[in-house]
Amino acid sequence: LRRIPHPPYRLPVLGDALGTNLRTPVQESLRLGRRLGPIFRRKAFTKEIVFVGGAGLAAELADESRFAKHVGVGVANLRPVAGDGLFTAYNHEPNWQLAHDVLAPGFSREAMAGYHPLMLDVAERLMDHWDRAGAAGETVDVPGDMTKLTLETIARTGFGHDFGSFERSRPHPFVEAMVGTLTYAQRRNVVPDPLVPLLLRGASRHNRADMAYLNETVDAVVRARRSRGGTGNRGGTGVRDRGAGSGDLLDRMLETAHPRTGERLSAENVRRQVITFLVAGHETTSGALSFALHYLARHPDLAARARAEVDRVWGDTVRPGYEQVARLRYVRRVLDEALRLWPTAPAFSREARADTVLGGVHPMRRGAWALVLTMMLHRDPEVWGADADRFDPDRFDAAAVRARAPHTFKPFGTGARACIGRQFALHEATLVLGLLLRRYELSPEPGYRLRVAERLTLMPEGLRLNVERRVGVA
Ligand code: MNH
Repeated sequence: LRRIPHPPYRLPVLGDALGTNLRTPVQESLRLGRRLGPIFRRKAFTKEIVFVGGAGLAAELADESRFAKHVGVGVANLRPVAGDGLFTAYNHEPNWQLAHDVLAPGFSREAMAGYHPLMLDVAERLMDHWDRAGAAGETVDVPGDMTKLTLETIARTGFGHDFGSFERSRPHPFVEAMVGTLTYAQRRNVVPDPLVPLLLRGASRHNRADMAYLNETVDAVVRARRSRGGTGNRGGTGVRDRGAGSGDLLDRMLETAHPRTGERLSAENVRRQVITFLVAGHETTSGALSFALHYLARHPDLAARARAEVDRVWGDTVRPGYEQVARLRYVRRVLDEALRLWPTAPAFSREARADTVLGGVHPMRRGAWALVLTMMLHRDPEVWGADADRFDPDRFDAAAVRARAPHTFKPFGTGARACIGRQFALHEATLVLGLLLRRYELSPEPGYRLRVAERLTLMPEGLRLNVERRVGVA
């Protein structure tokens, strides 16, 4: 550890906690990393975290034979809510493999093609809302509206549930409770257990109420499905349960046995998975869409190029089909570039499977871990050049991608524990960007400067855009 640099002023008890901005730790760590180098450490009270932001070391940590996911910073703080759900499970917990095998087919091509019409329905709700705002000359609340969209999308496709987000002026209480628990989990990263009663007493009480609300919500979703008597769409009583049909994620959780062992998820584990998917399935996609829209509004030339692609590929098909989404290559690059600059899940942890030496210099015992600062990796000038902070979707054209070293772009994490919802998120976000580009001209509010809020995830703060219907377009 002694070889790893840390900030110069370090106090006996507080460590580097002074100067730690509790509200934006990721952006602060990035600034620090630029001074300290590709590997550095920060200490808050008794906890010390090793950060890796250089491409060479990050590529080593991606080697699955030497390293695995570590349930640590951020993720571990979500265990009280998400338990052994897919995202927060320890590698050794049997429910990880069980749930992974049962749920993976829910993200196959066929499954995705089945979700596509429901994704379109939700996008149309958003556009109704934007049409009205545009006609009235009002700006739209981008992160607020993207969160409504992505929450409805995962809830309807995965769980046959309708939160009615677009019928509300305020965020659904589920979203407020989720933001509360994510923010609390982020605070807990720097506050050790014994100091919680002192520093976070009120916040802890609030957090318990948020968690209880999340549990109640998912229990109601599961109850609605069970009361319909199992598989598929048998119509019936569930007014708010318009199932995607048999084979959605909730059906899999409740009914599908493991293909080899015949084992099923327990009721308690189902509850954990439903929370996991409702949260992981919308918050990060909402941020990704919001950042992409910010850059499109900022760069009319790039927006025009993306829009021309949509017009060319989709023609005047009102409801583009599943296959027509992956053909939006440039729109997809815009999304990738937004996720490069602002990876909405901005870090992930890796632990050594056995005693090893990182970079040939830093000895690590079995179980020792480091936090990969994705946001810093994605701006490493050795990989992305001196203009790494500049938004340029052409970094993702096929030739540029081929020329780049592997493991340099990691918005969805790495290895066996990488994001299971990657294709889902990319399909949804590309579809929605295509629809919005086709229908609207986007322009920023004068004077807006990008500010990024952190609650484990990243989200542009206060981003509002003018949206104007294009003339002569369906
Ligand atoms: Mn997602 C894991 C980023 C969309 C469900 N996700 C991860 C990880 C990252 C990540 C990074 C790995 C974390 C770690 O190593 O500790 N996820 C994203 C981003 C988006 C995203 C940037 C959108 C953009 N994720 C989604 C969607 C879903 C989802 C959509 C569900 C529909 N993610 C998960 C689950 C895991 C995960 C579940 C845990 C997978 C596992 O450990 O097996």
